[in-house]
Amino acid sequence: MAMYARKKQKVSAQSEAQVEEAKLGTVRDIETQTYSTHPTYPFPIANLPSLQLTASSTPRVIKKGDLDLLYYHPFFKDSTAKTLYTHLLESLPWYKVMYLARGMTINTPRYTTVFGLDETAIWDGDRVLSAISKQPVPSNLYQKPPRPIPGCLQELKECVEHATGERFNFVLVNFYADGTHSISPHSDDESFLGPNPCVASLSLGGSRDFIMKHKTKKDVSGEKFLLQNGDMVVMRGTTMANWLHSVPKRVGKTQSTSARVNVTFRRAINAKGSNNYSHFNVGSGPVHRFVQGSMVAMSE
Ligand SMILES: O=C(O)CCC(=O)C(=O)O
Repeated sequence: MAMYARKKQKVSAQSEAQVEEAKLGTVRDIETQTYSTHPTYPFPIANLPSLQLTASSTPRVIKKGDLDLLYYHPFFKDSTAKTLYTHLLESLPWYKVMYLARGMTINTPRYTTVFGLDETAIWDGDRVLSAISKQPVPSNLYQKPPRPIPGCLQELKECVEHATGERFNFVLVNFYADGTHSISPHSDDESFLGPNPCVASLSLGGSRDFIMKHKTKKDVSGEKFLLQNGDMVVMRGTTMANWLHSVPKRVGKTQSTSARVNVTFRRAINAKGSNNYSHFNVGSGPVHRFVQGSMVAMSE
C-alpha cells in the first residue's frame, strides 16, 4: 500500500498546502479536507468529499460482430457526476502536451493527466519495486518516476472495477475546455495493453459526441453516442483491435460544447505502457491548474 494514500493533513495557518490554496484562490474547508500527497505530485491532490458513489450496474450491452461495448446511460447520477466534474477539474494537475511525430510538432488538442503503474511493478511506500524480485526497479526503466493514483481517482477506479468486474492500474484523464478540443480517431490497441484490452471511459460535465468506426469494413455502420454528464462506455473484447473511436471538434455547431472531463481506466502490462502514458499525457511542459474558471500555467 503506497504511503501517499489519503494522508490527512492537519492544515495549520502556516502550512504549505494552505498557502498554495490561498495563492490559487480555492476555498475549501481546511478542517475537513484531506489530500493525497506524493513526491511526484506538483501539489497535494484533494481527496473526494464524502459522496455516495452509487453507480448503475445495468448497462446496455452492444455486441455487433467484433464490437463489444457496455453503455451506461448514466453510470453516476447527475448530481454526483457534477460534483466529480468540479472536484477533478479543480484538484488535478493538468498538462498541454507537445510532442514530435513524423518530424512534426503536435499540440495535443485538450488537457491531459495520468496516474498509475504497470503490472510489472509495485509500490513500496514511495519506492517502485519489481513485482517479481521485490527489488527496486532499474533507475532507467521509467523515463519519468511513476505517479501513484491519488485517492480521488482511486475511489472512482474501485467503483468502475466493482461494476465491470475488470481490474485497472492506470487512470488517464482528459479535459476538453470547449468545442475546439478533441481526440482524433484512434484505438487503444497498443501492445502494452495486452490482447483484447478493456478501457472504461467515464464522461463528466458537458455532452460530446463519441464516434466509433470500423477500421477496415466500410459496409459496417458506425456507432455514435452523445455522451452526457455521468455516462460511461466500456470498450472490451475485440473492439480495440477492430474499431476506432474519437471525440471530434464541435466548432460552430448548435450542440453544447461546454467543458467536459473524461476519465479513462486501463491496464498496462509492462513498463512501455507507463512510459508511453507519461510521455503523451504529462510530457515535459509546465503543469496547469484550473483556478477560478480558467486554466493557469504554474511555474515549477
Ligand atoms: O474523451 C473521450 O470520451 C475519449 C478519450 C479517449 O479516447 C482516450 O483517452 O483514449
